[in-house]
Amino acid sequence: MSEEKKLPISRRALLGATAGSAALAGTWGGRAMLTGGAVAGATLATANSARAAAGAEVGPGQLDEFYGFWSSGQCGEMRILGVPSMRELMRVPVFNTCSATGWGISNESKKILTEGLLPKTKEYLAANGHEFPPNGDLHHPHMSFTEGKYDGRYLFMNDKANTRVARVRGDVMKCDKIIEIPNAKAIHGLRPQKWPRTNYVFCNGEDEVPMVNDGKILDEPEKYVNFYTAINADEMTVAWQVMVTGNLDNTDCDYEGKYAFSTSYNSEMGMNLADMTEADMDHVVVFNIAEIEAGIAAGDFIELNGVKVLDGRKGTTNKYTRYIPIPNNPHGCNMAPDKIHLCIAGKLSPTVSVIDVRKLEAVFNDEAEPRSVVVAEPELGLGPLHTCFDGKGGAYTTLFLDSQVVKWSIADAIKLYNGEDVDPIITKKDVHYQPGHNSTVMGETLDASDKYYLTMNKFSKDRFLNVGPLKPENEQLFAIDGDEMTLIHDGPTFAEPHDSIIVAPSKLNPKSVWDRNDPMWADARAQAEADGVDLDDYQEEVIRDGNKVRVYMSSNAPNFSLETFTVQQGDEVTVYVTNLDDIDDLTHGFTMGNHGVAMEIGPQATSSVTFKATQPGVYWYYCQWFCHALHMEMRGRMFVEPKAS
Ligand code: RUQ
Ligand code: CUA
Ligand code: CA
Repeated sequence: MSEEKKLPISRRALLGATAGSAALAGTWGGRAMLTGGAVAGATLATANSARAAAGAEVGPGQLDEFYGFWSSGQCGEMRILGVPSMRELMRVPVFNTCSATGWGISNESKKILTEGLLPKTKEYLAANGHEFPPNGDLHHPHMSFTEGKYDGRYLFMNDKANTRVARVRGDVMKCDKIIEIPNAKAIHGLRPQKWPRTNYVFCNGEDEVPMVNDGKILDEPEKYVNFYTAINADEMTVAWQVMVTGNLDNTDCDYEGKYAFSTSYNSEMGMNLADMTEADMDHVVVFNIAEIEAGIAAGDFIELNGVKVLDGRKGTTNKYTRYIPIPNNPHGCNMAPDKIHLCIAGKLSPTVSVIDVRKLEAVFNDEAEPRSVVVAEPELGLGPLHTCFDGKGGAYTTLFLDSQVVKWSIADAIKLYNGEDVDPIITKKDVHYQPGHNSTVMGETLDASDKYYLTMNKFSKDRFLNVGPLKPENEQLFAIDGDEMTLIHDGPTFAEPHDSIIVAPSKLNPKSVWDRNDPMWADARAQAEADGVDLDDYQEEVIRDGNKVRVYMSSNAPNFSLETFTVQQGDEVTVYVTNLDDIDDLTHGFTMGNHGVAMEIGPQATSSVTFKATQPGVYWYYCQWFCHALHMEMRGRMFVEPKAS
């Protein structure tokens, strides 16, 4: 056992005792110094003092108050940030490949990346030289719920580019499941069910396709449909789908487990921009969960590519859906934590439509007009995209065209709608520039708070040193617990901070060391057992099985148990590395020179990788995660003997 292991106190605790207290003395106690919000175009000095004034300074060695889980758009990964420091803590590869962790290279990750693909997809990927999609477009990361609050078990996220949904485990922050959704195209909106728990993950396709999509129909929009999907969250299988009219954009659900909602900007079923923006009113589709489940039980579905699909199209008599008219290409779909109000952002309309979900029952019973559920529709500014909530009746909506965020009161918007002379707008702040998503601390849950407000801006323009034609994007964090919205962070991020959630650390408790029996390497364990190798002990085994060679080695800083192993030219080699170190942060890596092979092996983890040894010679492998003073020396040789001729 190394010495570090025996230390009674962690290094963190020691550091915290010095740097932490210095930082505390320097920055806290500043609430009284709050001078108002004149920091929109903040210089470094004013942003720093605003941060200090808001009590949001995170000194060296201090931990952040909150986790932030970020999407990365077309980068395809999930990111973890600390809030309010906005320090990037981790990148979790999901739909992308990652050289550091070996995601897309190791056997464990390849299994996850391939096992949920549809057979047809595997075929056309193979035709293009891929085992799995090399790209992804991750828009919406959301955590699993229990009774309306985050429970830390999982995070779910979509891939618009390849119609997939992934799950990341909250205990280790690694992706463990990815599935491709049949029938639908371009999964965009995604939300976990909030009540009673996340049994379903709701997600919707954005792109309509002909029904049946077999290359015979192009210009008959009336034959195009779209699919709303419910995934069994625990199993990551498709539970059911509902066929709808119009496309689907963003989705959310209520706090009673009764309804899910989805916005549609293309109720017109237009196939070009002019047609898609033609109608004054588009719609929100409301899905009645209990009726859908009853419909499935009663057999009222067709089976399409192995999925039970119900017909919820407009104009059909069905109990599954209702279409609520909403002005002009609506986008964001956000359920307020008051459990009552659903806010639909108008995008081309300057309005946010507020739906009272208690009124939906009458619409499903055909006792009221669909629009009767709209209880407010305040005009807030140009290009409203997304709304988040402070848990105190305040709503924050991003205004893309105005480059602003508007804070408004849901209650006052309802009064205005009822004819009272009130202005629901509380304040507007300039943001830089063109905001899309936004979040408050746990704002999509019953723990919603008015601590911080984050705006994710699609453009940074002149905000930072010029780095060429491709600019970073910009994120701005505001303290919102005072009378003002005070800008406390303004910083660039690489593509694309599309959406985020901010979560209290009390909601999750990630491990520092892997469990030796983790399902992630169940396959490796089974193979080792079959080969008579004990993965829990020091291993130096090379097992030949025809032209397959399995190499088992363990790692203990700064050593691989195997300094060398020999294979024959043409062999398929699988290397299993088990990291026997069980210390916080002692990750090793395995990189095989000139073979495109690299992977991470966390403490107590087993990782494996398979490649072909085609060229005779000596090849060095090395540890690619700096682990020890002798990390450079942590290497060994693979000897490939020429094929006997
Ligand atoms: S959508 S910027 Cu992909 Cu989340 Cu609104
Ligand atoms: Cu082991 Cu670096
Ligand atoms: Ca439209």
